[in-house]
Order: sequence, then structure tokens, then C-alpha cells
Amino acid sequence: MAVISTQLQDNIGTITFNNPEHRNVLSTTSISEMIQSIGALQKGKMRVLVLRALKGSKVWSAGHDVHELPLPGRDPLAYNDPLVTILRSIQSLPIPVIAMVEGSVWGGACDLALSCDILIGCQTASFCMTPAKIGVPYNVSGILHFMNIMGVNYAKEMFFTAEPLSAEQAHQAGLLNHLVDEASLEEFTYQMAAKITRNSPLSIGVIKEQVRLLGSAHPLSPLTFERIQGLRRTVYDSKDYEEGIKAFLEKRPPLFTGD
Ligand code: YXS
Repeated sequence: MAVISTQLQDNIGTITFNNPEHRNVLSTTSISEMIQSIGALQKGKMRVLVLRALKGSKVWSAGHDVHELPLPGRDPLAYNDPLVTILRSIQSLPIPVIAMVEGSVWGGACDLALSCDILIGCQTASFCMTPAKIGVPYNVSGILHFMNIMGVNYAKEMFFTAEPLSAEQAHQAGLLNHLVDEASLEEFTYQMAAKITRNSPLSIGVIKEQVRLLGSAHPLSPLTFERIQGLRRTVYDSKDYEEGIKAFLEKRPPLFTGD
């Protein structure tokens, strides 16, 4: 059964997470369905894409499917990881993507929501960045993403505490463009989407790509990049990384020793 559903109406595409039983986890299956849907929608003259969960969802997405995190010795967020792949495809899509957020957003799903160009949420939205809770060394492009959008201090607090940010806090931190009440979330989102479809798609596509290129224009020397990868490797090779995944799967709090 498909874990996402897709719709195209008046040049507005919609991808809806449709796996509430597993809290809309971003698994290899759901990500490949998303990538296929985006390709199909692009053929249908889509000018805006809305990414959402089912109406009334308590969980927008529970993030990376923890069952699919590799065991120690392999980078859990490598360039070709399905999650990292979908982030890149949303960021480089030549049309605006609006994240319509109700319910809690976890881990890699926060990065997916932030990969969208506009985030519109209601009071039930919350955002929790979980790498430190699971023992994952988040990756450079992901960290830069959070820094660019919410500033260094808010980003560090999110990563270090692994505590959910409420909808108000997310709006204050610049993560949410708009915080609207639950009843008007859908109408507000699709009204904005409709406005965008009436503007020049060529101009919008080029402006979006320039923002992406400028946002990732950070000169990193090969030596610095290798140092970062070395640091990250000490984490995903660690006992703590193994413990974090085990604790999640055993539904118990992790006991990190720093080894
Ligand atoms: O045990 P069953 O088969 O019933 O399945 C349960 C959960 O195991 C499953 N599920 C997940 N499976 C894989 N990966 C996940 N991330 C995940 N989240 C949930 O969904 C079924 C229902 O879950 P349950 O009973 O906990 O539901 P709930 O309504 O009581 O609680 C909903 C949540 C979202 C609060 C809770 O499921 C939860 O805390 N999930 C984990 C959220 C999380 O830590 N996500 C980060 C994943 S790691 C990641 O994204 C990156 C690698 S990183 O950490 O670096 O950002």
C-alpha cells in the first residue's frame, strides 16, 4: 500500500504522507515514492508543491526510519542516503515547495521541512532535532541548513537539547514563515500556493536556485572537509551510536558513556 498520496490541481501539486501507523517515517520506500511522485508531477505543469500529512495528524513525520540506520562503521547520513537524497531534490526543485505542518516533526523530517521554501504551521506543530538523542553525527550540509535558517544559537539549542520546539518557538526562531490556527491551515496554504502559481515560474525558479547557491557558498578546504568527516566517523564508529539505535529499538532511554 502506498505510503504517500499525490494530487495535482490548478498547477499545485500535493504530496501527502499517508503512513500514520508508522508515524510517516522517512523510509527508503516512502522516499522513493516521493521522488517518483515529484517526477510525475513535474510532467503535469506543477508550479508549486505542497508537502503535508493527513488532516489532523498528530505526527507530521517521525523522521528517518531508525530500522534503516546503518550499524557502526557506515556514515548514517552519507551523500546517497535516501533521506539526504530527498533533501537535495526538494532544495534543487525549480519550483517553490511549501511544507504545511501539523503535528510533531522529528529528526531528519525537520531537515525535510526546512528543505522546503516556505513553512506554514498550526499550533499542533512542533520540531525536534534528535541526532544527539540517538547518537548520530549530523552531516555538514544539514547543520549549515539549520544555521542559515534559524541562526547558530537556536540551531545549537535544538541539536544539543534534542527537545521539541513548540509552534510559537519555531515561528519566533524563523523556522515557520506563518503560524495560523488549525482550522485555516489548509486554506491559508493553498491560497499562498495559488498566488505563487500566478507569478513567473522562470523568475521564481532562478531566484530559488540563486538562494540555494548563495546559502551553500561556504568555502571549505579539502583538509577541513576531511577533518569534519574524520570527526563524524569517530561518532558513527562509537559504542554510543550503537547504544542509541539499540535503545530506540528496545523502546528504552539510551545510556551514553562517551565511548
Ligand atoms: O513498534 P511499532 O511497530 O508499533 O512501530 C511504532 C514505532 O516503532 C514506529 N516509529 C518509527 N519506526 C522507525 N523509525 C522512526 N523514526 C519511528 N518513529 C516511530 O511507529 C510506530 C508507532 O510509534 P509509537 O508507538 O512510538 O507512536 P507514538 O504516537 O506513541 O509516538 C510518536 C512519536 C513520533 C513521538 C514516537 O514514535 C517517536 O518518538 N518516534 C521517534 C522520533 C525520532 O526520534 N525520530 C528521529 C529518527 S533518526 C533521524 O531522523 C535522523 C537520523 S537524526 O536523528 O540524525 O535526525
